Amino acid sequence: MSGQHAAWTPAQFEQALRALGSRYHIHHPFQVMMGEGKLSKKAIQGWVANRFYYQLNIPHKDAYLMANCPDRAVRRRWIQRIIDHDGREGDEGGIECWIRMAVACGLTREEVVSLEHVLPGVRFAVDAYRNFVRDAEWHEGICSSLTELFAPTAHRQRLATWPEQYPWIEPQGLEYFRNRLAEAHRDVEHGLAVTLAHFTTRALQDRALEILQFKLDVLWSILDAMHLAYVLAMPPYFNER
Ligand code: AHQ
Repeated sequence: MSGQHAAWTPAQFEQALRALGSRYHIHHPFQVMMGEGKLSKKAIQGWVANRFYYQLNIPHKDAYLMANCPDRAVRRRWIQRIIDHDGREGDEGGIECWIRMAVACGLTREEVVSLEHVLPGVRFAVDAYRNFVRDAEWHEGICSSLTELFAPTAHRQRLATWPEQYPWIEPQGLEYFRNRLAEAHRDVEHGLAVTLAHFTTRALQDRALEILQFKLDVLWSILDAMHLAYVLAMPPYFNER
C-alpha cells in the first residue's frame, strides 16, 4: 500500500498502547509528591474534592457511550461500570465510597458534593472527557477508557503509602482504592479486547493512540490545575487578594 504502514499485530498494537504509560498521571509531579508523602493536608483534601468531579462524571460518560453503542453484548458488560459508580440496592457504589474517603480526609460531605472546591482547569478537563465520549463513535469512547491499563499501579501506590505518609487519614478512607483495583482489571480486560478487535488497520491504530493520548492529557491537566493551586499556592485569581 503506497505510503501506508502495515497494520500492527494485536500484540504489537497492545504494546504501543502500553508504551504510552510513561505519560500516565502517576508520573505527574503532584502524584509523585503524593507518593513521597510531600503533599500538605490541604493538597490531599484538594485532590479528593477535585477528583470527586471526575468520579461524578464517569457514569454520565458511560451512559453516553451506552447510548451510542448498538451492540447489546457490549452494553450488557458496559452497564456494570455505571453500577460500580452509582451503586445499587445494597451496594453503595464508588461515588458514595469516594465521599466517605473525603470525610475520612477531614472534608464534609456537603462541601464535596457542592463542588465548591472544583478548580476551573479540573472542570474543563473532565468536561472535555465527558463531551468527547458523548460525541465519539462508541469504539473510540471505549478506547479512551484505556488509561485504566495503568490505573492499578496508582491505586496500589496510595494503598501502600497513605497510611504511613498521611496517618491523619482514617483507614477506612482507602476502601475506594481497594475496590477500584479489582474493577479496573475487569474493565481493562473488556475495553482492551474491544479495542484490539476494532482498530485493525495502521490508520485506525494510530487513531487509537491519539485517543489514548487525549485521555492522558485529560488526567495530566487535572493534576496541573491542582499542582498550581495546592503546591505552588497559585489558585485561580490568587492575584485578587
Ligand atoms: O477511579 C477511577 C475510575 O473510576 C475510572 C473510570 C475509568 C474511565 O472510564 O475512564 N478511568 C478511571 C480512573 C479512576 N481513577 C484514576 C486514579 O488515578 O485514581 C485513574 C482513572 C483512569 O486511569 O482513567
